[in-house]
Amino acid sequence: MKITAARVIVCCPGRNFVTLKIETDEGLTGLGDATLNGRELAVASYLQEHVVPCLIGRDPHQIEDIWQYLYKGAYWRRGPVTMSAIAAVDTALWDIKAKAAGLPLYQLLGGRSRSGVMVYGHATGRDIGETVDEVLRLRDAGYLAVRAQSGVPGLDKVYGVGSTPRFYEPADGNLPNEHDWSTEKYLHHAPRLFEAVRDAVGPDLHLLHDVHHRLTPIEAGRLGKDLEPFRLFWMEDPTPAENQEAFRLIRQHTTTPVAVGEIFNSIWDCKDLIQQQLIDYIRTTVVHAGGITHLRRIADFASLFQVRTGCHGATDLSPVCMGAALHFDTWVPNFGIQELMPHNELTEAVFPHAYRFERGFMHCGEVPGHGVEIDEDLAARYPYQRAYLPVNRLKHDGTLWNW
Ligand code: CS2
Ligand code: MG
Repeated sequence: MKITAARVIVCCPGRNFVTLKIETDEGLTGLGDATLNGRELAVASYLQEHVVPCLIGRDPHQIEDIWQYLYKGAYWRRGPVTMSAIAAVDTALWDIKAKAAGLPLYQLLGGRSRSGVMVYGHATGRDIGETVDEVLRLRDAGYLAVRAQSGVPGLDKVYGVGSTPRFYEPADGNLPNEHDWSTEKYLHHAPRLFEAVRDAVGPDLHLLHDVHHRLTPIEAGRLGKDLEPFRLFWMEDPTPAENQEAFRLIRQHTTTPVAVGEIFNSIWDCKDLIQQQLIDYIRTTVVHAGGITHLRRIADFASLFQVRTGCHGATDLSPVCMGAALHFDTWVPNFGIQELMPHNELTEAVFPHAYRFERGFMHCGEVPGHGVEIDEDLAARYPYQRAYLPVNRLKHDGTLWNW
């Protein structure tokens, strides 16, 4: 088999998605997600200008060799743009190989390890009462795990809280919006939120929380300690992770499990975190961490240290990424949980897919490949629109803070 063409499709059915479609001389096609929220066109042009010309004429079955060719051959290794582009090629090639074999992708990875993929949903509210209501609504809808975020008294706009309780979309401005932050107010509020939520749901529901990189390591240690009575499944991104060593300080102070990695793009970003058992869950996913090939490498390494997976699954990852991630989750032995933030109806129509939600679990489906396609005519009706993630400033003096 030979690759005859590869096209980059950019569309905006409510938010921007970059999709790579690889075509072959045998008529089989494969899709890969290349979406990098807020920097979409950088990856589109990296693919179009620098990667696609190198693919034409190659054997799509040589997934590993093509991965190494794009990684080592770039000379400039790693980084979110490069790794998202490599991920898109890799995902599309796995899709083609699985279609050629007539098997769902998870079968090529080693087969099914579980009956379904446990997911966590998002409960957001402007205050504690609204968040508690949302958690209960998701529990009643069948979720076994829920991430809870709420507005913080005294702060106008904070991470994870939308203008309506049901909908939260972080990329919301033609130029970056500005949010405000106060660590003091947040640290006062967060334990109260989880006290109320745990009280309302009882002991069984898994509860998660995303700190979105905003605390110093010692502040994160304190938050973890304050949250211990409420038995969180995880505390996510408690502090920025460029310095992996920083997590040791958190570990020394709390037994609240820690999850990190949605912005990592290679095994080198999490090597120390995993090897030194400074985290419990690794959140890298297909699109931003070099595709199935590299994600599998990270997960296998993590399994040696009892670190489990918790793939990022926000709406800025396209259904193509979700489909591929669900096949990965169905196979990976050290699976933890999968994030689920459902896409809008238009996105679901642009990307018809085989996966489905049922009573707290996602099922990847049994169609050959990763089970996600693109309706190119429909996609063409929703062209790219520039959108940014917000920036975050300290409330009391406007210092730019971590988002
Ligand atoms: C997040 C995302 O899902 C999560 O845990 O932190 O909402 C994240 O902010 C976006 O994916 C950014 O693109
Ligand atoms: Mg997050």
